[in-house]
Amino acid sequence: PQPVRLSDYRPPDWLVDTVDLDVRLHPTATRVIARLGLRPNPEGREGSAITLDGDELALKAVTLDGEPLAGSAYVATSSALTILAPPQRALVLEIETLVDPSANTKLMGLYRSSGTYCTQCEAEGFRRITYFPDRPDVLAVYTTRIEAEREEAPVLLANGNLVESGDVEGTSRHYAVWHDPWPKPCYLFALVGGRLDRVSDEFVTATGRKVDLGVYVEPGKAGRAGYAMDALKRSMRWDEEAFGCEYDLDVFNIVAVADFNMGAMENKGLNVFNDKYVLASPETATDADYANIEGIIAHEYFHNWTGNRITCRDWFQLCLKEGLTVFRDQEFSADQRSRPVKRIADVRLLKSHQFPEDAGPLAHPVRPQVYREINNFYTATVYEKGAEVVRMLKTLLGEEGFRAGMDLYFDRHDGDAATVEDFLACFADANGVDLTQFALWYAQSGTPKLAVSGQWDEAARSFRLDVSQTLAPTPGQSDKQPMVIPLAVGLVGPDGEDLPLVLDDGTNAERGVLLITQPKQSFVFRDVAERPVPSLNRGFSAPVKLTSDLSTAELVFLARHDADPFNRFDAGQTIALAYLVEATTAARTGRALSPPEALVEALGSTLEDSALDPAFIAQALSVPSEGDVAREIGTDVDPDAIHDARKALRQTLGEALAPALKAAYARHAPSGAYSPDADSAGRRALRNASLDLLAAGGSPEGIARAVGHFERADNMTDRFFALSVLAHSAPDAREAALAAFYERFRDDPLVVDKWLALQAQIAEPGTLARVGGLTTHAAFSWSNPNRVRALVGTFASINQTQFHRADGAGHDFVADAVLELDARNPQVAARLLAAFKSWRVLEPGRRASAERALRRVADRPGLSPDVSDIVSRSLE
Ligand code: B3K
Ligand code: ZN
Repeated sequence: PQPVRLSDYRPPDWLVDTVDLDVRLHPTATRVIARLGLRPNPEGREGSAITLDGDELALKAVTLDGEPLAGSAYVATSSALTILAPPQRALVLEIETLVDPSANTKLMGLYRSSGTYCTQCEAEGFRRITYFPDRPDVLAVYTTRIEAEREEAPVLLANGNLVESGDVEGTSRHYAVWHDPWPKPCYLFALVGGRLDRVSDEFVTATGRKVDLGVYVEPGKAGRAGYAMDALKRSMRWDEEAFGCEYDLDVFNIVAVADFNMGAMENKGLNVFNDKYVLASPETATDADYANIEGIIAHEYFHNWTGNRITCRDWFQLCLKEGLTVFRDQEFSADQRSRPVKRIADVRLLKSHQFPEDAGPLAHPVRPQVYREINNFYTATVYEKGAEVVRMLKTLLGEEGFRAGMDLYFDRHDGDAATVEDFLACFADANGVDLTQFALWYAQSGTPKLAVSGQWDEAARSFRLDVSQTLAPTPGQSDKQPMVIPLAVGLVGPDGEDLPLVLDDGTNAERGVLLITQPKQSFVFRDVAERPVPSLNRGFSAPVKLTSDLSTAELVFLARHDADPFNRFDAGQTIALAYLVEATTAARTGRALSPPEALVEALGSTLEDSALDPAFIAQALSVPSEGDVAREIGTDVDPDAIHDARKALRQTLGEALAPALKAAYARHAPSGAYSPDADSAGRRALRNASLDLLAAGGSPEGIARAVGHFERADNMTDRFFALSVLAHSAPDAREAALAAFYERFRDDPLVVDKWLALQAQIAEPGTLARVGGLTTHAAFSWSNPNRVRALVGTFASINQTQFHRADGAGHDFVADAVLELDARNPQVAARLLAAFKSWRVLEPGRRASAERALRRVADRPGLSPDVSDIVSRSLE
């Protein structure tokens, strides 16, 4: 396909005001009659044809204002319907198409999941249901009539409010009519038909509107939908309180389906979810699952304002709804749980997913300028870095200035299909500031590097920070301009207390934030009587890679005393990462290495600090991942050496900290029944982190503790954590535990996914054969995205040593899987292929094998646009 460019944007020639759909559900031949109220767009080109998108559609009939169209008046292919020389006035086009939901393996458009009819339209799936101007700047009011066999689909749902339902007389069929009064783009359309159980509740909005809430799940699973419903109600309340956003329909429904390409979808009034992010019970879901459900339920709900009421003008503006909505769900979770721990988790995710994307061949700006397949741009950069950019706005403008900008945005753009410029203008106007340079965050890709050094002048009682920023070239961007970087800092005195931040000119340190706008800048603080330790980029105020001249001793000091919890955590991670890099070199060169004394010291005091939140301590105890170390090394990466270094470090920590870890394990034993709340989850996290380190060396005592933990567990968090400890650290106990786990949960696909994913992560040469074998296991299916992601996706994205096997067999396996999947589900295939994104940093042998595997994919004739786009950019 031809590249689509932001610079080529033109308003639509025709607008659609109303869409009346009549959908007659049938397993293989669903009939869709779409009546479109069209009119020429005064801002479009005069006299133009009506061009409607289609994808794998069979056209049955088309009429204009009730009259059948002559064959010469239109051109229909499976991918477009063009009405030639239409009258240039408001008109009604009625189009009848036939689609086969059972044959729809791409899971875009109308498809079936375990017999349930459902839809997925974002980004370009509506064109697989009917011919339509499938672009987000065409907003219409939808009325949807759905008809189906009552037996097959007793539940019929669509967007908006239910206006009518009943039997189709003299038949076994019934129908429902839904009306959505809010104009929306077609990517927010949804319908569902099936045999589903419903969990019901009610929410009364701030102004007293009563909203019926429904969560629909597969029959028999209603008992697992309670947490999702609770999270929904908390989200609705929070959005009113935090942003003044109130819900705007009489109904809000969520449907959980087992086959879904991503996490969930924010269709107006009818969110459709991957059931992984709805279903939870203490026996089947971990604390992390509960936290994900809470976050994703909130995210989709928050889209009602940021995405639905204000949508995107075109797909280049995707971050306008996604980055902003991620920021909103992060803030919600921070308010519901521990703010520092949530921030640590979010930054870990950013660094592990977005930083490598920004550093490799798939790097793109938060707002891309060109795409060949838009589905490949639902990325960590658009979502997570997009959220960081919004967070920086808040850091720059302060709480009130930020809220004023958001209020203006809702006020000014409600009902619009907006752009990033529109969004920024609201913050600029509400605060009287110029955000021109700030806008570079949307345009320049790559992670800025910030080098900071400090100089204390005893005689002048001053402290100077020298800051320089650089941004390396990225694909398509060779020259970069300096960015605006809000750098939150503190100066920590010898007693561990923050010193007042007084700049020599009395400016610029508002709320502890230094404004970096130049390639090089210096800041001098006055009245600094004693040598301070600077705490830099507090709360990770900017998504940059920061290096400093802090000594290991100073980092240990920050890990003990920094008033900023994020930097307290980060100081320990920086020490660990530096040690792991050194240990990796040592492992490759056979050099001896000194023990990690500073890290033991830092973690030891963290473990012993009873004032700290257990969830925080658990985060501090988890050493950087193999991927983190690979990224830090950056070139000539040998994953085996990294693995060995990390394994040795974990063993050393487990031994050196054993008394404190045993005490933490004992102190955080459960009291009472399982509850998913943040405090209880935090206690489990620390207990399990202790269990993990104590078993890391494979000592009989550590393993015995893990076996006991596994056998006594009364919830999935503990049971699965113990199972992973055994899988990674106890080859002898592993198989029995895995078998017992499978026997217990074999009928529960979401739990079986955990079992598949765990086996895919084992860092041993036998894993590739094991994963290959599991692809033929009864529990596995290539057609269910959750199964594929759990087994093959985990192998490729987490298992650094086995995916990057020196013999290239891991690369070949994943390439074969991509090719196998591509014919069935291109989106899932392309996502899997993106696991190769850091291939260029590997040592020459592995780099060559990755390149061979990528070339083999590239050479396959008939690739989908999705896979062909990823593979060609990966090789560029
Ligand atoms: N907006 C959807 C993602 C759609 C992905 C299409 N390939 C879910 C979300 O971000 O909320
Ligand atoms: Zn979203």
